Amino acid sequence: MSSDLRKKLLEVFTDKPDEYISGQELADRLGCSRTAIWKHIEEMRKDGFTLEAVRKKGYRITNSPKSIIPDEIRFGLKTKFLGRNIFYEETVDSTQKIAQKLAYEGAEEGTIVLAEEQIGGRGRMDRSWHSPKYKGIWMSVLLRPNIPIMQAPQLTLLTAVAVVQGIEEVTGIQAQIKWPNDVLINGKKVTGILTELQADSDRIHSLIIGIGINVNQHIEDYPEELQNTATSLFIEKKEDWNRAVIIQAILLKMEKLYTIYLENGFYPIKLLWESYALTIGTRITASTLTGKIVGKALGITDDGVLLVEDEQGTTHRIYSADISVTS
Ligand code: BT5
Repeated sequence: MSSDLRKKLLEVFTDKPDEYISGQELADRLGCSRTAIWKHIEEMRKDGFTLEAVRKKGYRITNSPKSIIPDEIRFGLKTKFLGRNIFYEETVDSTQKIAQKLAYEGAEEGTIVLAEEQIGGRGRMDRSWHSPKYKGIWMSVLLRPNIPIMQAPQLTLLTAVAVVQGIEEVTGIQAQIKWPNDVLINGKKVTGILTELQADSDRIHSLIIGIGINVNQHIEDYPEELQNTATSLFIEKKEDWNRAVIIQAILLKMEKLYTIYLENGFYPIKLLWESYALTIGTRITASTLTGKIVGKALGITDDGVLLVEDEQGTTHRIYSADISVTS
């Protein structure tokens, strides 16, 4: 089915979510025959939608597919450029790798890569990221900001704010941010962000922001070693969530923040970030590549660098580390 027809069909159903819509009305609205409608409905069923058909009443969608259908995201997406170009595959090694390749080939800013499952999902420093099929949002976003390389980490922080806001809007859950790239609910990780870049000596060509969000996992879906530290939106609210809706919300928040960022710089984003930050003002241990620093997290600089004051009163600037809260 052409994506245009699918979009229109979904639009009609979404206008009247609980009602039956007759084959004739669908045919009229789409400007095609009832036989054509019947064929489209069959194709939607093959894609995983559950459609009820009742004689003399018509059709009704009772369940969206367990897969994320890119059309489902496109339809109702309110962004101008973010997520307008969607690259979707069921199973991938890592969405980051695909996005890197697309970026290299010149893909437009705002392109996103989505997968149902990652076999080789990655975190920072090549750690693995658990990405089971149909359960989460495994997404890479391509941006091309005209900013110095040093400022790239700000986009990680911006993305964390967008994720927190998107999650809150859709689920009502208030998540928090742990510097630099974790989003937590009740102290457990619901989202990890990985920002990679393609650049020459002074200019960024592209930023690939990988976002992994645990959505519908049950606790037993996690390997044992993650069961105490990871959570999902299902675990927190005992509800299954439509991932397409969450993706739409996050993309819209992200586009708004990104636009503010490009126009006004990092400061407004920093204020928002701080309002969601978990670690500021608390005693933390920062494990960096060169050693551990224990002290009080004072805040972040305008560049997104974490400031930690140790016991001797010396302030350290932390560019990259794993943070744990020390009591
Ligand atoms: C991150 O790294 O948190 C960044 C994760 C980014 C994942 C996205 S998914 C889409 C895109 N494609 C990719 O291949 N990656 C990105 P880091 O801070 O290094 O945390 C990694 C650690 O989190 C692991 O060592 C585990 O301890 C833990 N972990 C792994 N999978 C997890 C999950 N699903 N939920 C919570 N924690 C997890």
